[in-house]
Amino acid sequence: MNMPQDPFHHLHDEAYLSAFDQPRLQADTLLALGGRPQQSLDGDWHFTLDLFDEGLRQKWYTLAQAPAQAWTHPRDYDPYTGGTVAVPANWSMLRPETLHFEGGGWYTRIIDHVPDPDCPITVLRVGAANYQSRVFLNGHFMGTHLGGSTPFCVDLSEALLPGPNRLQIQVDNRRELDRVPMRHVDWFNHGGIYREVCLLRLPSLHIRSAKVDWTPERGLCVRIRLNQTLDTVAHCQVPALGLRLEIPIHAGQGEAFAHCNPRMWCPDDPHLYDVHFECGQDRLEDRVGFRHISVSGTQLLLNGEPIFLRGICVHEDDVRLGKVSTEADVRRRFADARAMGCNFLRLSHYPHHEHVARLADEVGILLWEEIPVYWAIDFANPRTLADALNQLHELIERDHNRASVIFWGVGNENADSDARLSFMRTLAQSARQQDPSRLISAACLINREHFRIEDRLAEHLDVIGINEYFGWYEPGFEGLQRLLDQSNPDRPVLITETGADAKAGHHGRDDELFTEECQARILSEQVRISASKPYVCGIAPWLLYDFRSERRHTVFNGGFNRKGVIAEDKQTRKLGFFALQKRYTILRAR
Ligand code: GCB
Repeated sequence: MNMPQDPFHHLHDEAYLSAFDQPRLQADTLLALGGRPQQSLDGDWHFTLDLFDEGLRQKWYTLAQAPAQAWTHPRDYDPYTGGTVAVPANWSMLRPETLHFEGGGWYTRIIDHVPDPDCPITVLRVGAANYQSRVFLNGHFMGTHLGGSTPFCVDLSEALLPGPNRLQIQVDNRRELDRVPMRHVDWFNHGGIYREVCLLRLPSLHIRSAKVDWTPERGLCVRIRLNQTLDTVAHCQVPALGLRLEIPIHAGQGEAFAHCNPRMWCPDDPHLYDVHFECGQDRLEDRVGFRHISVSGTQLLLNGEPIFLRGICVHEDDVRLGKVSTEADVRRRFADARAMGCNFLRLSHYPHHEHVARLADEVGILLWEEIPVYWAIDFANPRTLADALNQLHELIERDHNRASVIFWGVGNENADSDARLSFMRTLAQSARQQDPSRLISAACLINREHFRIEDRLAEHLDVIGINEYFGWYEPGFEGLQRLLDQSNPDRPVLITETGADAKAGHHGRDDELFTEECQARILSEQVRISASKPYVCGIAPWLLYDFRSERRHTVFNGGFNRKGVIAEDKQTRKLGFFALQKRYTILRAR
């Protein structure tokens, strides 16, 4: 006998989340964009915040569209009426009262589908949504994605109907101990869908990823992965080099090599080549620079020549837009960094928008990209490791063809423990296996016991990153000098952070905390002392712009980390900016 369903069942079910745990939308389902036509889904979506997860508990995604007069049951939410928000955007930036909201939010949009026999596959691609996303189409749960800064794809084809379709995405930005990052960070937890969303229409056989790089030993190397595990042939062309490669595909994958002497990409000459890929009816294109990054002893080499990285760290944060970064904002970042004399940016502490690396390829800025394995991650938790590995793979899949990216960073300031070593070693090994063409690093802490640059993880890294704040959190520079003198690393060291807070416009003595003078002196001394050590291959002080942080509430901070050399208006340059500029001019001439 069919029992009628208890209409209050959802009030007593605290296991409601388990229904939305699988399938996971992961790196292996990501699709290379490669110049494919995209149907943008940016713009207005119906939206509501949902602090108590009522939508998941009550299954809001099953609510059919009906005028209120025709409702047969009372509703707590009508996804088809009410407020809309723009995508991409962070809900924290929408209204003052949603600034600190941490919980769920529902996005609903009707999409019209016209079937195309040549392109029967329709894939939804979300550039980034912080932190967990759950996708529903016409009431069906399609999958869930973890990670707040990497893209994900979901094949909608099977649930898509000709005509109007109801697409819903529930996004949840709660801070949790087992997430990556975990609940304690020094930046703002902006929620929502904050990068572009689109639909891709594809032939049934298509290319998932097309990777290309260049090494002195093998020349051009092309790797193709298809969406099906079959045997066929793909092609890759680099017209300006007169190259056409045939790539035999076995079980959906293949690679090919060709000796050639391209004009090498470097910051002073960021030369890019058009590259075309083809398999069956599917075509992709990219603009790629060829360069070779390597390490010899304690030296960092770009195209075989030693290079010193004159860098600066940067967060993706904007007083008006939150984590949304427009092309104009990215170009301004590069212009400011360039004006200071930089050839390198550390994109901290999570994957930034994908157009950052594209534009860096064009303008010639070297990049460090990282995943948010930040501070006290739940290192012993296998689910946390799976999440971190997936974010790393998604980042590498997304940006593999970007010449500007020379480092994959696998962590930041993680206290040494066996669990941390095992977790981060796995990440380093996995990044190396997925992309042998780049350097692996992590921003490590000083070994306080021996007062040396020493970390059990170092043997798994190509370059040792060090965060140190002598002059600021630790008064004086004697410690820095002693640390550098006592260390004898067998590989290059990159100072991945150092700095001091200064409130723009606050002037005083250069030993008075929070003054521009004090910041300028600390930055200047830091660069002078660090760059005098031959094993130091670069420095990236903390950081380009002041940014919103809930940890900082002094009269000087007012909710912002003030270690920027430019204020949060992204215009007011502090004395620290000019101090770095001066040091970098000297280093450039060296
Ligand atoms: C650090 C962290 C960075 C912080 C910075 C600071 O070491 O890596 O995320 O914002 O220090 O300002 O204290």
